Amino acid sequence: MKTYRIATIPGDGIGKEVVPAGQRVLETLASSGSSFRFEFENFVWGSDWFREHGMMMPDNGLDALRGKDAILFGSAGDPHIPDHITLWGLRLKICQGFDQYANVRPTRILPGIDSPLRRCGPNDLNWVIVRENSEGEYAGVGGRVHQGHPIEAATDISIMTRAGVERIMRFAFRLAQSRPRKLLTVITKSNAQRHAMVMWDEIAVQISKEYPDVQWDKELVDAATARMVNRPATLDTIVATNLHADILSDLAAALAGSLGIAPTGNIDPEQRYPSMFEPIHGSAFDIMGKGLANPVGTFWSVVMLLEHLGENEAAAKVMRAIESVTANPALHTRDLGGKATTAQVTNAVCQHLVCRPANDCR
Ligand code: NAD
Ligand code: K
Ligand code: MN
Repeated sequence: MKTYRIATIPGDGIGKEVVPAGQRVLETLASSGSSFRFEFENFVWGSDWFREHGMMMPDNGLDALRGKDAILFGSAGDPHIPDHITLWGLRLKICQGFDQYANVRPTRILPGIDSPLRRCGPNDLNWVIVRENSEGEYAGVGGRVHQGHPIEAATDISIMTRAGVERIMRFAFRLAQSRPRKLLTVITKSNAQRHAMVMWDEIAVQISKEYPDVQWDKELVDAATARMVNRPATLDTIVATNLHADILSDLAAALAGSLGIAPTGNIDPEQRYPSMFEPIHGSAFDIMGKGLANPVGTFWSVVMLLEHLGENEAAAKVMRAIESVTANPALHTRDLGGKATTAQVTNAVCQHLVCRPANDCR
């Protein structure tokens, strides 16, 4: 029987609630007639680790992850430690260390969940946002001089390389090509950012020639926010820089009902290293430890993880279980206007997974 080695890193806040829930879904799946099993290794890195060791993960942490088939991640962020320390010390260290340069964020309206947009049904919003995940605004280059003085200056330099932009653009065109509408929107800001973003636009034109069957257009990022709200059906696959896509994808998640349901994959398309899957949300300080976290974003990330492993049938099975649960308002968590707890939603998804097809699984 095939064994997949999965690393789980719950991290901080509600990550500690939703990642164990995601692991339970995978375990339930494996024990209900699957042709594969999982071997989990749990890493207790994050802010508690930081308090004890002065870092978010050990120096040789990447070596411990290297042999895994995939990573399931929660969140990095703690109310008492600056966000840039927690984020750079764990999540970005893994994303950059394993060159997971494609961040893929599917968004659509799941059964039973309403968009806050009037007149926006499931057919009007079905997007995948591709976020450049290795450079750009989050290259980590910059500094501060004369700290605390009136003449202080600080920079965060956005670095884009031709190789970095070409590979994410090619990834996005390929993904658009694989979807029914073969439609790609390239997000830009080349009116104001006159160097890197102009190169970004030129590379889009260049790569588009390799994919003549993909219909594509260009949109400035500010206009794109309005288009997402006013004309959602005109979008399908979207590619944007690290910062732009970070912002657009939280908007996308909210338009599809809640930040709590949105998944993401940090992918190394060349499969040199393990890829990492996580809900797009963070530690959610306001609800952590209360059993209120919506685990659907993590479960959908589990679906992406299974697809990445090539287990498409199992992925579809988990997605059906998620959709049967979202369709039932009694199983909505507070972010969706309901009263269900993390445990109740998790139980319901697991129950659906063990149902035999002949039975009534609802
Ligand atoms: P957040 O995503 O943690 O929370 C934003 C809002 O959405 C909160 O009101 C929260 O309660 C709600 N929410 C988020 N996920 C939810 C879920 N699953 N169920 C129900 N409600 C949910 O964003 P934030 O408040 O900006 O950040 C908090 C911390 O998380 C910060 O330290 C930040 O740096 C970190 N963060 C980490 C990641 C990551 O590790 N990938 C991503 C985003 C934010
Ligand atoms: K996350
Ligand atoms: Mn974000």
